[in-house]
Amino acid sequence: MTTQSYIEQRTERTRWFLHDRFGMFIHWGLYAIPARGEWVRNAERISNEDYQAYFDGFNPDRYDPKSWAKAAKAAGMKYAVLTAKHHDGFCLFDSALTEYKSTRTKAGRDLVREFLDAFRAEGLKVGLYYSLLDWHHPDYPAYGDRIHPMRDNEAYKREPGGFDRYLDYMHGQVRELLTNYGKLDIMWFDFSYGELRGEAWRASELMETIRAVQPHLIVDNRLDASGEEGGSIYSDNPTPYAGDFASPEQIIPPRGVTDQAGRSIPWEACITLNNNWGYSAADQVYKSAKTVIRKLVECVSKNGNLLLNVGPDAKGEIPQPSLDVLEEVGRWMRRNGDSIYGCGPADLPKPEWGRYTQSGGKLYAHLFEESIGPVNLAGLAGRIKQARLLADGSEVFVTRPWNAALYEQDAFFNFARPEHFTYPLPDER
Ligand code: JFZ
Repeated sequence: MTTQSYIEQRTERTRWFLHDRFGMFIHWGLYAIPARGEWVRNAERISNEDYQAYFDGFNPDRYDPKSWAKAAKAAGMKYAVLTAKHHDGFCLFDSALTEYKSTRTKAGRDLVREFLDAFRAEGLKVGLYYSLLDWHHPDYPAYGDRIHPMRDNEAYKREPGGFDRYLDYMHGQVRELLTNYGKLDIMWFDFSYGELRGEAWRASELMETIRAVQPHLIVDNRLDASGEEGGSIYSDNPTPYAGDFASPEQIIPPRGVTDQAGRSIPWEACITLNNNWGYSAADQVYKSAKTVIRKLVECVSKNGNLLLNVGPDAKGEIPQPSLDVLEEVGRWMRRNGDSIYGCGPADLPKPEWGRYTQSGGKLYAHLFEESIGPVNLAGLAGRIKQARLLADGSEVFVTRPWNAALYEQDAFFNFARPEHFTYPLPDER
């Protein structure tokens, strides 16, 4: 496939994604029980035996994905991605290829199927995260100096030469997810490192399967990338498994994401609400709704998406502080969502006082700062037809300061509170 046709297909597949802008990431699994984050098994070198206690004790009797879906929808999120399997190898779905799955626990349920049903019922698009790493599978080489500092632990010794068996298993599970669960919108593979990248995962073959079974499905870039390295989606010669969007993690790229040729790449920043992906009982350091809103605006102003994470607890409930933030974000989104959905960057420099987003002839000014006087709209003199407060539709005065002659290129509006406005640009007049 030529780079050009890859980009055309990517553009087609990601159309809804770039419109929707805001999604929910859900990290949930056995690690919700120790409640010290999803890397706990690795970080604390927990043996198979000791980790088994969490499998035996897994009983999320408050799991109600309909309430998750309602919370996501009310927050203004348009899609959601659930960890069908994280690095610990535990499957939230009823795979025929393993007994290490939710249906064999006290839960006794296919948690993935219920998630998909519930979110689809709320009209949200659905995605699944599938870990390429697997600390439970006997044939997974759980080593790699940097990522898996666990080489001294006997419990992680692996039989040499078994990696192809792991890949058969991994490919088989992906096929199960693609064929047994209806239409999926996103697959989120995680992640490549060291030698284990691209064809080491038999990635071309995997992508062929994906494109054959669910051609519209969009895939992240981590079949040949990690959270910090971009992979071939950034290059001018993307591999067949380059993916459809970049996945910067815990960071919003300063200048958005472009490839070597300077073309904009679809991207999605994944960001935690506190400082953990998986549930952490101790971590109560939550971002405020205001921060989340501003970060969402920042993503859109740089042509990106925000995938905001929640880590439900061992009972299956999203922590209350997360729900509180989501609710407040939703209150803002209900009034101001027009400045997010279907919007992208404005063709203007970033204003000192905040950020612009734009959709067609409508420019949205997001004021992050209090103003002491007329707010400067650099370069927009004579180009503003009408200015309105987006939140309530009321008119905002476009004004000239007393010394306007000094600022001939600029328009100003008179409003001193940080709020959100919309300005039809000349091409819509
Ligand atoms: C990965 C996972 O390890 C993590 O648990 C979470 O699911 C997150 C969304 O994705 O995080 C990474 C992946 C790669 C690197 C760092 C964190 N990396 O290469 O440095």
